Amino acid sequence: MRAAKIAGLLVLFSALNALSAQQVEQIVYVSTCDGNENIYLINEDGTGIKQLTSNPANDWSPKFSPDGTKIAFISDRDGNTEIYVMDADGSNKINVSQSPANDWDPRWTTDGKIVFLSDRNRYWELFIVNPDGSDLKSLVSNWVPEEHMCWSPDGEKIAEESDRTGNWEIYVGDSKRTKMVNITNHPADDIDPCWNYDGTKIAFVSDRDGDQEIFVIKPDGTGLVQVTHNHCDDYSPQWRPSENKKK
Ligand SMILES: [Ca+2]
Ligand SMILES: [Ca+2]
Ligand SMILES: [Ca+2]
Ligand SMILES: [Ca+2]
Repeated sequence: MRAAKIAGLLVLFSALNALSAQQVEQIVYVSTCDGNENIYLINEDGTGIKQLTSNPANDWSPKFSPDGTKIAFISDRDGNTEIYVMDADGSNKINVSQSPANDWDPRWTTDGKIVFLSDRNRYWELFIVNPDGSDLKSLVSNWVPEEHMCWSPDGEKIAEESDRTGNWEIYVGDSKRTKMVNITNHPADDIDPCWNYDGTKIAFVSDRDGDQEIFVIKPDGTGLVQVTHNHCDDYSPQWRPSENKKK
């Protein structure tokens, strides 16, 4: 009896493990479907699409915080470019740069602050700010947090776009760029690769159906999934980090 109960529990545990292993990941990206740039969140299988900005101005360059709860982005909704931060469901949008000057290129530090470029003092300089807009100060340093884009989480592989064969393809290889393998092999333009946080998948952009769409593919070139399906451009994919899938 006791052995049967333990066996039952083991079955339950392995079922739960399988569920968490198959957890659907999310991708944030930019789409022009509304006639201007807006930010969307979508499941990697193309379900659960959610529009996070609906402003008539342009909203672009979405960057997830390291804990996956917030998104920094650029918007020109007040007439000049600003850095905004919103919750991952699109609520609580805060202008954290607050300057009539140009504010660009938000990146998260590992401890959850935002570094960005601004020309508010005539020259381009780095600033750092909390995600609630507090404690904004210039960063007297050339240090810029590395962007999570092409490198696999273990740092041993790279994914890059190249038109070396006459059309744009995604190539995957080791960090020394030897043995780069074409994983897309399609006559359309395949660009903008972004690795997920456990290194098992790469999101990229392709215009193979006539306009730009988000696709997901495994690093060995198998398992291709078309994530977006529409007649406008979709680009700048970035995976949502989660507690169990952080670097
Ligand atoms: Ca917009
Ligand atoms: Ca500004
Ligand atoms: Ca191609
Ligand atoms: Ca599209």
